[in-house]
Amino acid sequence: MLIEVPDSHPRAQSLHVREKLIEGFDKGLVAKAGLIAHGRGECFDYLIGEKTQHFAELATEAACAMLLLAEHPVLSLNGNVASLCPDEIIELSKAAGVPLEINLFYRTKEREDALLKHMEKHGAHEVLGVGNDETVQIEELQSKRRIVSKKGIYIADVVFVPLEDGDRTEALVASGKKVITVDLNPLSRTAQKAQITIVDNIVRTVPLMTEKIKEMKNYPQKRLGEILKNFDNKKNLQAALYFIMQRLKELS
Ligand code: PTJ
Repeated sequence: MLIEVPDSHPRAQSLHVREKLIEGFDKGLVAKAGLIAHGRGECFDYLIGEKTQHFAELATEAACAMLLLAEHPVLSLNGNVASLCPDEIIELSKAAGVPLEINLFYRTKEREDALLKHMEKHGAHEVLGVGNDETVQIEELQSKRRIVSKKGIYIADVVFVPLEDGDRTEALVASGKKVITVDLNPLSRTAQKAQITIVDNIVRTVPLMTEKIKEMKNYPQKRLGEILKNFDNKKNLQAALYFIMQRLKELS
């Protein structure tokens, strides 16, 4: 912790999360642009009331159904996610039986090593995409995100890519993969292009996903298929925007 945030502070929770990210930046886990991305996220979190709203719950349930029905699902991690919720994403990976892969936009050897060490310290047994794991390049992508694990994103049919940039989402969708994202900004290119967009804060989404996965694991495939079939990402994004609009109307 860089500063002591008293629990009585009216914005204590948000400040704790911010401190985690700053700590992650100081340890070389978070990219400079990750700090900017976080600020943008905080702003949208204000707009949705800093709570998991109904549209996020619906998308979370659909995301869990998609992960449970997938043949080769993978959870992609960037610097922000690894800093904000390392324990929680490891728990989700274990509960769902889905591997973790580090995939970076601002990829450097130093960040790869720091993130691998960080995740191992938090109890991850295997982290794809870095270290000794064999990687290949996806041709559709120009950025360093094209470097992916042969056992992970390369063969995946479903990729969970929270806090993502639009290019990769488009490239992954174009290459026939299904993309689940978490993005507080319902207007971002990623939010618009993904098959499932959870408009919520990653720190709330991941524990909720674990809870739902544990429950939904026992559902028959038919029921999971129906949850997916009944989910409409466009409609759900409209619901998020409508919620923000109504909230602003009420507050103003
Ligand atoms: O670690 P790297 O090198 O892979 O880089 C990661 C960043 C985040 C810098 C990179 O993916 C990036 O540039 O992303 P963008 O294009 O800034 O998009 C990030 C999106 O995540 C934005 O739409 C933010 O509103 C959103 N966001 C930020 N913080 C959160 C969030 N969404 C959910 N929860 C958050 N805590």
